[in-house]
Amino acid sequence: MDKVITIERHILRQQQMHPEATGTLTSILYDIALAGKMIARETTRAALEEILGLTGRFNVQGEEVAKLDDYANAAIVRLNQFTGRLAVMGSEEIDDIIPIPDEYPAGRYVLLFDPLDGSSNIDYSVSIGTIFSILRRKSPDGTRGTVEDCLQSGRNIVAAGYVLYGPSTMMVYSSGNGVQGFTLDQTVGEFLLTHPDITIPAKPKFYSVNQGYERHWSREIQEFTNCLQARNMSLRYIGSLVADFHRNLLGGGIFYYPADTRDSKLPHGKLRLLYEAEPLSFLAEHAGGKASDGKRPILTIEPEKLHQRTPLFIGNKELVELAEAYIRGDKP
Ligand code: FDP
Repeated sequence: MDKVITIERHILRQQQMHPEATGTLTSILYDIALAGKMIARETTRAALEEILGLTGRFNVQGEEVAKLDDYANAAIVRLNQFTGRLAVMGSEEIDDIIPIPDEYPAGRYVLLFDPLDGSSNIDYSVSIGTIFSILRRKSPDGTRGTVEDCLQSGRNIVAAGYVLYGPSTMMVYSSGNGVQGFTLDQTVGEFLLTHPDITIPAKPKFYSVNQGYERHWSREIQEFTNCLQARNMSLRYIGSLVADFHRNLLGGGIFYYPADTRDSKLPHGKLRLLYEAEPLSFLAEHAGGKASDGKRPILTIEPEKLHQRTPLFIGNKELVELAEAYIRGDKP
């Protein structure tokens, strides 16, 4: 590549391809990139400032909330609530919808996000990430957004992506026209285009699953896993969805988090449909891959609850279809 393209320039160029665009979506994406830079700064400083450790609070999933989660959540909310671009927000950290305060105008878009995914890795300096999706509101313009605005199938996503806080900070997003990856140049504070038009490699290398829970899986999932091992695929599991997804997006592979019998309160696996599965499935499809709950495409699921969970099989198309075949009972 002989051109240096900043994320701002790239997003603007996408906007120019749509003469009807008002620039609102562009501005939301800028603000997410800015939030990503702020969160990246905090993740690298966190240990030094002794802010690691737990607040002693529990989020709606019953998991302990680390301070960095709070920071990341507040950064995204504060950057977006007053701009007049959003009707409502929803966060994996917050039980209910996040309304736009009455003193600010309500806009046309909906922002759903997981502010800090993989947060059980924070204390170990292992990669974590922010996941987001942007949709159009369903309720009438000019009113306050509603929970129904958030409960939309992934097919309605306008743009989605993630920011990965790893050895380098990367932002990967799609607004429906390819998947683009940017790396943060810390010295100038800009995300620069480093991975244009990402497509998942046809030959998969990795499978990623928490194999520690294997004995709690169905026989079909166990057999599917045996099949991957018979192909000599490498197991790579970080335990941060964004990081696992990112590696497989670039290197080729499948990530899965199936339903298991460990916890009767979690019959659908662990991952959240709206905040994790839908945005990454949008990216996977736009990168030539596939995402399924084992039976149907994730993007076709009509959500019923904000914190709904779903099994997830995501990545290389052939492998996701293979998983579906095993689950249907017609293994090849
Ligand atoms: P975490 O609990 O650390 O926030 O959905 C959250 C998530 O991480 C994903 O990022 C990750 O893929 C998964 O949970 C890891 O769960 P297990 O520890 O059960 O493997």
